[in-house]
Amino acid sequence: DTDAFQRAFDAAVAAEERIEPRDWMPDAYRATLVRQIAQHAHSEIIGMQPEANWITRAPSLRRKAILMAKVQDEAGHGLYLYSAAETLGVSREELLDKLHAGRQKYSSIFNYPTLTWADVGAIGWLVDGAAITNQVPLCRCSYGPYARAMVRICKEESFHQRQGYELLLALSKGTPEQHAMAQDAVDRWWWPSLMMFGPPDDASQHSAQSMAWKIKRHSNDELRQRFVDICVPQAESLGLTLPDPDLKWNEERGHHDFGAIDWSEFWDVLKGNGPCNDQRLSRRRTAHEEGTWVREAAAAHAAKHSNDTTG
Ligand code: FAQ
Repeated sequence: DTDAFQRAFDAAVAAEERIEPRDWMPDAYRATLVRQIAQHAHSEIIGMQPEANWITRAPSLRRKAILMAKVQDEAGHGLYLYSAAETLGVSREELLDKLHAGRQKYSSIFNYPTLTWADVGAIGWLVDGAAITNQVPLCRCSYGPYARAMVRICKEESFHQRQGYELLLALSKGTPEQHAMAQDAVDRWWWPSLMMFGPPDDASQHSAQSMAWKIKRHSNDELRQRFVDICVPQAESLGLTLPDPDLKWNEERGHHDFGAIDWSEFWDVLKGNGPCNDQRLSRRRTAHEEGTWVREAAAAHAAKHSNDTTG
């Protein structure tokens, strides 16, 4: 009976065991995971767009090769995550349809434009840095397939983050124009990166339940604070300034205090009113339509092979 199943599930979560696809799980746990993993997968593939914008204009062959590899990694992350979501009984097609219809979200951060080459560095340093801070605890998420996907993704994200840091360092130590370009990119990406962690704890509707289920291990504000504390010394060694006059070490708390985040901007971006929401979604829809023949060919190929009894 359901009560016994529920007790077994609660005991497994309490004992830090992993819940696996064939295990019984509460419907709401399944729905929460589908929501979060789908949003995460969508973010990975939408996140390819802002950076891909610079592939043709990378300043050297080396930088171009690195950037292409990074953008391909993001596609790979999307694929692991769609596969993890599929273990919960939804199909990739269904999830993509929901993304294209605007019925599932992707991260707010990818609705900002990449105006200069330095933005590629700022995304690597700050956006991938924020992503890692959020995702390392997800390696201990109670749902096995999601936790395991995160292990590999985090390794690749660390490499992406170093790539961005190194790029920004080169610009920061370059000509005065290059330094200014790096500073401008950091000025524009800093606040949106802090918003990636989600609304403040008192406005985070899912946190309490997700933490009880051990999907989330830390609150949005805890991870945001951890990220700020990591970035301050890194900004110093980059020779760049974080655009927050209220940012300062608080001896008592053992953390940096920082200025107020403009949450109205965050909610506005979520509603679809960020600078690039329309462009990101319409490019994604077009890419999907243009890929129809590939999906059809792959399906025809698979069908032919499954009928092929001679091997
Ligand atoms: N953007 O109650 P909570 C990457 C929504 S990294 C948009 O706190 P939750 C790597 C939230 O969905 C980016 N929406 O929600 C990369 C909910 O709305 P709903 C992807 C947001 O789930 C780098 C409502 O606000 N990473 O892609 C955002 O407990 C470079 C209330 O919020 C992940 O997805 C936001 N930033 O906590 C790729 C990590 N924040 O669903 C390419 C996994 C909140 O009820 C290039 N996800 N909302 O309609 C998570 O850890 C969690 O889902 C949070 C949100 C922490 C994002």
